[in-house]
Order: sequence, then structure tokens, then C-alpha cells
Amino acid sequence: MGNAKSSAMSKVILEDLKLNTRFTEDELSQWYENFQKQCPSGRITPDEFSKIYERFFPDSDTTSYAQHVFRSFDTNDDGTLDFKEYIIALHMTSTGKTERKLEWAFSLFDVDKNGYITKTELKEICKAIFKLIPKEEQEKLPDDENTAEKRADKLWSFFNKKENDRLAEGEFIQGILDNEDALHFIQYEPQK
Ligand SMILES: [Ca+2]
Ligand SMILES: [Ca+2]
Repeated sequence: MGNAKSSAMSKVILEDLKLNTRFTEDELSQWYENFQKQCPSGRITPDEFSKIYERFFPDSDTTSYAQHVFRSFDTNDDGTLDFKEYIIALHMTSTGKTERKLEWAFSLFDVDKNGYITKTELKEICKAIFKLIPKEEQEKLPDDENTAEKRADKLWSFFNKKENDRLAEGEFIQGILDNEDALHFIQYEPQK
């Protein structure tokens, strides 16, 4: 059954994805079928992408976060996500190793894609993440974590950097790995 399905996907892309992700050929073919059904044009626009986030976080303002995530996944900067970008993204954020996720987190925080994170960029993403947290949950946060600014200050302090310093990818990843508390500032998982 795998053969009939995979013939729909370019062999080159399939091989590449098998190498770069842990998904099997059957899984990839399945995803591709779903992707084509939901997205007949073969490309996801920022608008469509935003709607996916709205569904996941119905009580939150997801607009800026969705934009940043989209930017981090659109690796060739053409303003749309193709199947390969979509699958790599899915792999990095859901099934990948911690290190892969942190590499992705770095690209999320590196807003201008210049290979470094400044405190301004860090603040911007902290704001976007904070907006994902529903109001009633925000109110229950500890005093030193209940605004985006406080969270950005706290997160920045984990890296032992001055206000105007910048963070390279390795420093960012190491800083997060060294501080257990840092992880919940760079992602938000809805409480069930
Ligand atoms: Ca793209
Ligand atoms: Ca940057």
C-alpha cells in the first residue's frame, strides 16, 4: 500500500524526509495525503497557519505567536510553507529530541534570522508566548512571572549576559539545558 501512496510524493523529497526525520515512508505518505486534502495548493499561507493556532488555543490571542512560528518554519523565506517545511517543522516541534527542539526555539527567537538573539528579540517572543496563556491562567502566575517583561528579564538572566549582549545558538541551547526553569518560558503548553 505504501507504494501507491508514495508515488504521489516526489521521490527526492521522500528520501530527504526519511533521512532528516524519524518518520517512516508510510507515515510520510499518510501525512502527505492529509496535507493535500487540507491544502490542495500544496502550500500553507500565513493565514491558514494562523487558523490552525486559533483552533489549538481558542481562549488566547495567537496572532503574533503564529506569525513568529510561521517565519521560523519558512526556511526559504518565500512566504508559504511547503510540505517539506511543514514536515520538518512537525518533526522538530513534536517528535524530535530536546536538542532539535531547542535549535528550533533558537530560530523562533532569532527574529531577524541573523544568527544571534538580542534581548529585544527575546522580549518580542516572550510577549507572543505570554499572549498564548489564557487570562485566567495569567492571573495565577507567580509575581515575578506574571508579565511578558518580567518573564523576558528572568529568561535573559539565565544566560549571564549584559543587557546589550547577544546570544549565539550554542549559548542559547546550553543556557536552557543548564536551567530547568528556563524551558517553561520558551514554550506554552495548554493545561487540560
Ligand atoms: Ca517556504
Ligand atoms: Ca537576531
